[in-house]
Amino acid sequence: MTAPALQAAHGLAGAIAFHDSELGGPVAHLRSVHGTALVALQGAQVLSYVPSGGSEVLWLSPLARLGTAKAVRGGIPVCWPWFGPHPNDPRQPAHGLVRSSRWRVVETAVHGHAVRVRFAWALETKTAGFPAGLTAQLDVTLGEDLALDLVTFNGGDEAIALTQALHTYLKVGDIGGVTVSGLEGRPYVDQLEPPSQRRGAHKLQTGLVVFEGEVDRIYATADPIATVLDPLLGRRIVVDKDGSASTVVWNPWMEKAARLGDVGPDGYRAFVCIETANAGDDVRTVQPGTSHRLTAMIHAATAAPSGADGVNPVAS
Ligand code: TA6
Repeated sequence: MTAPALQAAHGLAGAIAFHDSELGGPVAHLRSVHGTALVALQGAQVLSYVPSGGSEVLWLSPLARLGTAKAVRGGIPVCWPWFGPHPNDPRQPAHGLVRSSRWRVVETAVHGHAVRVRFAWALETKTAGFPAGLTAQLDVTLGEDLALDLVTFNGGDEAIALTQALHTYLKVGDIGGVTVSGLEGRPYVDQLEPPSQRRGAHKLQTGLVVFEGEVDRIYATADPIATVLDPLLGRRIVVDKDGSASTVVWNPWMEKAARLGDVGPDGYRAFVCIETANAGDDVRTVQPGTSHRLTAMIHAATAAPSGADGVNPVAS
């Protein structure tokens, strides 16, 4: 559906409007007393979240373009129904089938001061070992937090091994001064180890996560909250979650960012990914006729300068 058709069918005055973005595709613009958000129909990908009285929470590459075969770098890509490389078919794209695919708008709604758009995506034919009838539904709700609910329903005839992530790119002042709390003591898979040397989540996080080079880790943790402390922007970003026992933390650093080619000059210094996932050993078996819900809730608040609130970065 074109943006005008989406607007006619689903627009809600003063809350949700559909228009063509200068990035090259239709987007939904959400507005409430709590702030604004922007979601592309391509990939049902959140591109922007600005809480009232605050500044942009998500990082989006300056090179981002919609309408290409490549996933947009930034915002909150939906990695589904697998995370990372396909488990056994190297011909398949990384991070699943839906990041560059057009999702359908199912409905829009206002509940009190919260505004919600529901997107859906359905697998029509068996693909990459996943059965026809497998569906994804993503609710993006702009309330006091930005909440994403990704519901997988297995309408197929065989169980699936689901891995997935809400691959959130959080905007930071400078990665070198950023720390992440909430993962202390947790085991993690170090994705930078050569696959031959990987032995699952055999490393342990000591203290806060700090960034002095590329970091690519799948933390085994059902603890819901990870917090990004950004002294330069003077804010904390809390990522709360449900339906997940793994959190991915990623920054490509300079060399990988250069290889990726769509991060932009020094872009790697301006974001950290805190990904709400079912990844690593956190594989979810979804039987036919059943569903699994993955939820991420993102909240930004001002924070006292580092040290003043008792949080002094401790090297890990
Ligand atoms: O979530 C971390 C990660 O798996 C990294 O290994 C890196 O590949 C990143 O995702 C981005 O993947 P993409 O396919 O978007 O380039």
